[in-house]
Amino acid sequence: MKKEFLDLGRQPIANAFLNKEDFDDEFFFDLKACWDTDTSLVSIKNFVEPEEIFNENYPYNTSNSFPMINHFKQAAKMLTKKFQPKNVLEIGSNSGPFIENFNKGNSICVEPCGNFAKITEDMGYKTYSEFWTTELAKEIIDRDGYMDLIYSANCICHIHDLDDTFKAVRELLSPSGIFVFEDPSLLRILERGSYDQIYDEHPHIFSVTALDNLLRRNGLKIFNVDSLSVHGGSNRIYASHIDNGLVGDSVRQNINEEMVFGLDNFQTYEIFADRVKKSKDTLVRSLSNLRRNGKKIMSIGATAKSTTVFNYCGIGTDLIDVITDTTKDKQGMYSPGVHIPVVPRDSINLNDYDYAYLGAWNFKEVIADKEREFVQNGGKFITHVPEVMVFS
Ligand code: DWN
Repeated sequence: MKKEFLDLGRQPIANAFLNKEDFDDEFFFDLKACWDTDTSLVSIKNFVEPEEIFNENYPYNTSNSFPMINHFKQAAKMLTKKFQPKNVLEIGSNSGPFIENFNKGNSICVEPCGNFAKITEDMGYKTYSEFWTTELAKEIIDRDGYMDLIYSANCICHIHDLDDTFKAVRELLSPSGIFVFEDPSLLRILERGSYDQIYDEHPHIFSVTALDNLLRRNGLKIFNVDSLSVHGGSNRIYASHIDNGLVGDSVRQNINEEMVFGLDNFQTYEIFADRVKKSKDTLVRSLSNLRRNGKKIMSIGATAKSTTVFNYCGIGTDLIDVITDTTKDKQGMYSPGVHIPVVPRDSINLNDYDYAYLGAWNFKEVIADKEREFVQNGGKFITHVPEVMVFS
């Protein structure tokens, strides 16, 4: 049974940055989150059609979040050393920072966004510009054979039909092959109060407990879990065919940690929802007070997360003048729903502002390091994770 615990209001598509002339034609939906008492899976209530989100205009380019390039390089190095796969397939390869570490002849990309599929194709990697399904897995078996390593980062939690997703992996995985995927951790989101990781692109938020249930019912099993610091805390899940002998203590340890926190108890989700409401009130009050006192506020990182915060809290240009972002496709556009202008970082002088809200709070250290001069001149950062606070 699905029990609703969180209402984040009317939301646009989190990454649908837009031009002024499209303001009247924006798509909105009601963003609510539920907990499934049977599988323990957290999902959003109303799914948005994937074609509305992942298409030619999808702007999120992993390579623009430059610390992630090294993250994927290290992941590729570690997986090659540990498992020595003969061939590799990546689901949701984006601009290719993971696959580029593998041999072109034995590596395949699956990427539904045509703009990114073209990038990896041009790099010389065979790319299927399609959504991940059992039909596609069968087609790949016929054309390319079974895969030793199937990898996916920040993509499996984007897919609505998880049973089909895991069945497709089971079909394509060689008998001793491994399936490695990483996504934000539900436990870390609840601990950190980072409700902004719940939006249209994340129809599911994974716990190890829920994944253990879902993978098993589709003939796969988890044999290892790594805790990662990226995106505010993610889990890297290692899975294999269910009858493969691989086992590891980390699975039980993670599930135990989740039980101790109360992920199997609906009250935990109700407490989180109360915290989210308080976070909204505090953030709006703090920004409004600063504004009333004549302070100038901007935001760094036109993230999917900040779309969620700004729309949930009703924060627009009345409170935040401008957002800077390193992504060319977001620059010159307006943020979804609340229409704050997005500009390149070097088009503004940060010293003209008193406060910088961290839309990309997950890169707090990197940004604070880059913007030392802003702090030296009296500038301060604002974040809402784990609590609303000002720091310098
Ligand atoms: O799963 C998803 C992840 C991985 O990324 C997607 N559903 C969508 C996306 O979420 P996000 O937009 O919240 O991701 P990031 O990685 O937090 O986005 C950071 C944004 O900030 C990028 O647009 C790049 C920009 N940026 C910047 O302007 N200055 C990033 C850094 C590090 C910087 O210094």
